[in-house]
Amino acid sequence: MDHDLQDYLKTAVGVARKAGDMVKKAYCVDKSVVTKESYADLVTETDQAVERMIIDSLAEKYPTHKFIGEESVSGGKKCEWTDTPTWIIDPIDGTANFVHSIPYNCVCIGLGINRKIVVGIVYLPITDQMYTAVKGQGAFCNDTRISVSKVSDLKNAVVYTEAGNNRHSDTVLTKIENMKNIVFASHGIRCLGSAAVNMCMVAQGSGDAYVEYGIHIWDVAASGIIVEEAGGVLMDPTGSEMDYLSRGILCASSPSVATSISKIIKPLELERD
Ligand code: LIP
Repeated sequence: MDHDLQDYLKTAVGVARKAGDMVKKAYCVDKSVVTKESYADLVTETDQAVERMIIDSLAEKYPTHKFIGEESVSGGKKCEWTDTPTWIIDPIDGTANFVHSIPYNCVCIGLGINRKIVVGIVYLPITDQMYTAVKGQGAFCNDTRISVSKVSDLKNAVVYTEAGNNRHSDTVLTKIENMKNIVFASHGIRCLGSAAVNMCMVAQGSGDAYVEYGIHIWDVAASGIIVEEAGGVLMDPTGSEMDYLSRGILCASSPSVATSISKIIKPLELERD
């Protein structure tokens, strides 16, 4: 079946903007917050309402498509990724930022066909930055083409990473050890609180790599193609091929930076999505 990727992009951008309006409206008022896997793993009514709106809007136009949404999976829906066109959604990536009124939060909408991501939209509603990419057609921020930096040596790189929301002691201590190793080998680390925002920074050349264990497919599906279309590389933190369901991500401006990072961090085994 032929797919009109530009039509998928146009539709999803319109839905992302509508989602962004919902986030902006809720951003400056008191939020009702509940926790999920840990006391640091937050979700709000806005996350849930935005995801419902996104899925309802896309399902109306594309009734044969499937959906993987963060809050639907949290609510018990199985995370099944098949060859069928599947929209992979994080209604608010950086929910803790949203709760604390930190502007680095975003709406993520990715589309996979035959289990390959072909369209990605990451919209930061508070700063009004719309990152988009279609397979083979480049990456953009507010319709201006973006590309990764030219940094090819880890010692000259800024690396994004996160402590995440897992609070098991061994996991936290391994992540902190990995951060220490990266700091000693680079210009330093940055933690913006959102996988997708970190990856859009790498895609636009504002920093040079991002690595994290503990993410989910919905955190990185949309931003993954944005990094690739901006000329960056995507892989598993162990240096093996990218596996969107493995709970790990490593992306960088160049293979040499990515490989250097994979060699100095200790892997974490996490339950697959
Ligand atoms: C967040 C990720 C981030 C991770 C946080 C959290 P959420 O996603 O974007 O990389 O460190 O723990 O998982 O939960 O805000 O959609």
